[in-house]
Amino acid sequence: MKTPVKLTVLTGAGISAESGVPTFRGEEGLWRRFRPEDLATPEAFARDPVLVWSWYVWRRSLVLQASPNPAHLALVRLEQALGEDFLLITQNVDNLHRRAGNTRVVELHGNIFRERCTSCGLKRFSEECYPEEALPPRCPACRGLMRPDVVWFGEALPPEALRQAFGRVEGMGKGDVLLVVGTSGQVYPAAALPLTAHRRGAQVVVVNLEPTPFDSFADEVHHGRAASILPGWVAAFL
Ligand code: BJW
Ligand code: ZN
Repeated sequence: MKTPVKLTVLTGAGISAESGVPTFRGEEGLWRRFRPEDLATPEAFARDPVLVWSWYVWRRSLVLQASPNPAHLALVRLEQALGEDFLLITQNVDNLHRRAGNTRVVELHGNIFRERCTSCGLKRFSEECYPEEALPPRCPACRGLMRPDVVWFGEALPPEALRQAFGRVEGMGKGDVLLVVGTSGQVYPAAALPLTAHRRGAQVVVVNLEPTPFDSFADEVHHGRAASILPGWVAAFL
């Protein structure tokens, strides 16, 4: 095995596309059908929590019907082989990496199956696909409004996740690898991670259906479907 000091993976919606979970941008993306400012901002939630919740309930139901695909499973093999030398940083809220079996996962944009009370901060895991009349769900402790524990535009990322992600990438150097899978690289601060790794001397490997802003400085670029490319890439790497 060609062991790097560290292998870090950054994933985005494209890795779950072949599980049937819609991406955000592009032809079939969610932002073609829905406006982010109506559904994925704190202002939208304050204006119409039932509308925002019904969108998240629909997305929960899609993800619950989905299963991890060969790309997710390839990342499980990497973690099993590398242990602490492996870290998976994901922008995805779909929980599919954990369902596949990865445990060393940093969730930058939260998790669609976690809810947070807007009054007292209580958090709970829930796979509930609430019927319309049960929306919005209320906090069991204080009756405050529960919200999906995800990161909307204009909101800060969870500080501990941000610290882990940037700490890891800023600590990378020559011989280390950042594998970037299925992200358009449009959303910051996550999109700053690949250039940070590159500037530290790490190898950047991109696996994406379409060109990305990272291709210009990446050491390896694979255009295609993650589920087709990753199993072979991982087998060659290990
Ligand atoms: C395949 C494939 C297959 C398909 N195989 N590939 C101007 C400049 C810079 C920044 C800003 C700016 N104006 C505003 C900002 C900041 C803003 C931002 O970045 N905006 C840009 C869009 C302009 N960022 C924020 O607001 C962030 N917060 C922040 O900055 O806080 C600052 C702050 C500090 C202190 C106090 C207060 C504030 C938060 C961003 C939150 C993003 N949230 C979302 C929704 C999460 C919840 C939910 O899911 O509902 O996160 S938006 C959405 O985009 C989601 C994703 O995680 C994120 C990234 O998308 P991703 O994963 O890249 O998906 P796609 O669809 O874009 O790309 C998929 C790719 O896969 C494509 O390239 C396909 O080709 C490919 N693909 N099938 C391989 N089979
Ligand atoms: Zn509460």
